[in-house]
Amino acid sequence: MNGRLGLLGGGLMLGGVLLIGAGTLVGGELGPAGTMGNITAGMMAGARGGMMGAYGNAGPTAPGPGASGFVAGTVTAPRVIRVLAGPGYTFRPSTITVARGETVTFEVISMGGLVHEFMVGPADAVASDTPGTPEVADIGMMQAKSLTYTFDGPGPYAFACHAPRHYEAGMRGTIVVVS
Ligand SMILES: [Cu+2]
Repeated sequence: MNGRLGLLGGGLMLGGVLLIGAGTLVGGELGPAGTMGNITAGMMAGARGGMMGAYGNAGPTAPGPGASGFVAGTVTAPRVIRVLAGPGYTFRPSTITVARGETVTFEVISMGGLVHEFMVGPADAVASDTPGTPEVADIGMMQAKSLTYTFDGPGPYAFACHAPRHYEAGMRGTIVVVS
C-alpha cells in the first residue's frame, strides 16, 4: 500500500458520513497514472459493500426525483447529495435535480490539491457571487464540508466555486427543480 492509497482510505470516511462510491471514482481517475493499479475491482466492491451494510441508506447516495426510492428531503431530514469538487475546476455531478420545496444537504468533498468553495442559491446571485448567498469555503484536499439548502422557489438555481479564478475556469453547476 503506498501513500496515496492510505490517503484514499482515510478519505472514505469524512465527518462520519460515508462516501459510497467515491473509492471507485478516485480509483478510476488515479488508475491511468498507475498509482492505484494494485487495487482490484473486487477489493473496491468489497469495501463498498461493507460500508453500505454498515450505513444502509444513510449515506450520500440518496436517489433523486424520478428514481426508485426517492424521498424528498425535509428540514428535519434533508436529502444528502454528495458533490465532488475537483480535481481541477470541476464539480461532479455538474447537474443536480431536486424536487421543488425539498431540503438538501450537500456534502462537498474536495478531491484534488486545490481549495474550493461551494455556493448554492438563486442562479443570478450565485453567478455574481452576491454576499449573503449560502456557501461553505476553504474546503481543503480530501476534506468534506456540508451545506443545507431549501429549494422553495421555482428556480433557476445554481451552485459554484468562487475561489479566485475557479468560476471563470468553469467551476459551476446547475440545479434542476422539478415539481
Ligand atoms: Cu474551486
